[in-house]
Amino acid sequence: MFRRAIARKPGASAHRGLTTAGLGAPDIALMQDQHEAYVRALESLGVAVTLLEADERYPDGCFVEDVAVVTPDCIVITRPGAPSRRGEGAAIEPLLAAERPIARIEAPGSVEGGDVIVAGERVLVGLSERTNADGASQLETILSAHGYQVQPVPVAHGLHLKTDVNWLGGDRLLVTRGYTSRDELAGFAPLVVPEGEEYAANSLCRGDRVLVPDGFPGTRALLERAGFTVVALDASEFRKLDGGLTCLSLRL
Ligand code: CIR
Repeated sequence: MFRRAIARKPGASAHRGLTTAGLGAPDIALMQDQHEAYVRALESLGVAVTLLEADERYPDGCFVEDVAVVTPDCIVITRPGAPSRRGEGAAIEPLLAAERPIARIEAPGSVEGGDVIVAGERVLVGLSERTNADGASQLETILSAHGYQVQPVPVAHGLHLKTDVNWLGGDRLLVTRGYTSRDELAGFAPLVVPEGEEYAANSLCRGDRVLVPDGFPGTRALLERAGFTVVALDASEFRKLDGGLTCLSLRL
């Protein structure tokens, strides 16, 4: 279970963040409030948060999850598939290097952390528009040396694997319908978010608590029935940039 997290405040340039959502530009003041609430929620779960100031050079810089893959044994600095996002990791890397051995994804490979789920010894890697086969293969080489089993998972729709699939601990995954019976996820027990609540699949679990985007009662009920305590957070402005609750932190 993670005890620490790194997050970065969204800046005014976030209105130029990459998006396919078609929901309009985010309201920056509201986004900053939502980010503050997110940090407070993590702290209320006992997580110590290192909060970085906004870096206006990077409109998507608050989505820190994408710049690294954290495991208990090593940390892999990614090479984001989105060229505008390369460079976001530079300020974060020294913080990570102080914690664990560092490895990196090199060109022409690309990996974004939103595509990588570290579920105990199993690692699922989404092959998406942002994470290519070369990047996934580099990640496999690095992580298999530490005893991890790396499973590629083709991502046909959505930005990242974690847009649709997230780990709930043990063998449980929270997934959207399309991931209910995928061979690549064999051995996991999927909890499927109700139709129309796909955005809530990007929820962040820590032990028996789950941070869930506000406004998805079916997912909330599903998680509560499964024994989790739900903490609902408004993520409307991050959603406008295709981002969700996992994207906003690197967890150590
Ligand atoms: C992007 O397109 O890169 C950002 N607007 C959203 C990144 C979301 N990150 C994540 O899901 N891990």
